[in-house]
Amino acid sequence: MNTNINTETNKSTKTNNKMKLWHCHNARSLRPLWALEEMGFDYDVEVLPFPPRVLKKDYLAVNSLGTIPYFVDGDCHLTESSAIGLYLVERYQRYDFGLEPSHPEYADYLNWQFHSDATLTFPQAVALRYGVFEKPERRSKQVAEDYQKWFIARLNRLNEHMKDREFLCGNKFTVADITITYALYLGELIGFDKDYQPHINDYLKRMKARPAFQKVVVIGEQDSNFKKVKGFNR
Ligand SMILES: N[C@@H](CCC(=O)N[C@@H](CS)C(=O)NCC(=O)O)C(=O)O
Repeated sequence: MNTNINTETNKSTKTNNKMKLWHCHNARSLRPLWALEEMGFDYDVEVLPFPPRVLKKDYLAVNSLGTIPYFVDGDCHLTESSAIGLYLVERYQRYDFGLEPSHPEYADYLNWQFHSDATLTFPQAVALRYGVFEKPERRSKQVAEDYQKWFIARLNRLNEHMKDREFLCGNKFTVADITITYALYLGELIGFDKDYQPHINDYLKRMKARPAFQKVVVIGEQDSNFKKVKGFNR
C-alpha cells in the first residue's frame, strides 16, 4: 500500500480519488487509521496538532466541528471514529474484517462498535479534559476522578464478555476490536489501566502487538502534544 503522510493542512478535501483521513497522534482518529492499515487500503493521512480547533484554525473549513477524525472517500464524508471502520467493511464488502448481518453475532458486533465510543470513550474524554487539557485554573480533580471511576465501571460488560475470548466477536479480528481497543489504549495512556482486569490487559497487549497498530500508532508522534497525557492520573 502507498500511504502519503502530510503535515500541512490542505483545505481541499478532494485533491485526488484516494481516501483521506485527518489525524492527530493518539486521538480517536487512530481507530480509522488502524482500520485502513489492517485492510490494506491506499489512503492519504494528514496529521494535525491537537486540538486542531485551536491550533490549526483553517481545519474548520474542512470539518466545521473541528474534531478529529475527518474522513473522505469520494462523496462520503464521515466524522465518527467508530463509524468509519464499519463503513469500510460494508462499502467495500470487507467482511474479512467484519461480520455480515446474517452472522449469529452480528448484533453483538454492532453493539460493541457503538459501545466503544458512546459508552467507553465518552467518560474518558471528560476525565482528560478536566484532568489535563483545560487551563490549570479550570481543571477539576474531582471531575477527573469521578469520570475515571465511571469509565472503569463501564468496563463491566467487556470484562465479562472477554473472559474466554481471544477476539470480541465472530472468533476473529474485526473492526469492533479496533474501536474497543482504542478506548483501552487511551485508558492506558492516561493511567487508568491500573484498574483493568488481567485478561483485559492481555487482550490490549495482543491487539497492540498487531503490525498494523505498531505501524500507525507512531504517525504524528514527533510533534504530538497528546503525549503529555501519559499517565496523568497515576
Ligand atoms: N464521537 C466522535 C468524537 C470526536 C472527538 O471529539 N474527537 C476528539 C479527539 S479524540 C477531538 O477532536 N477533540 C478536540 C475538540 O473537541 O476540539 C468520534 O468518535 O470520532
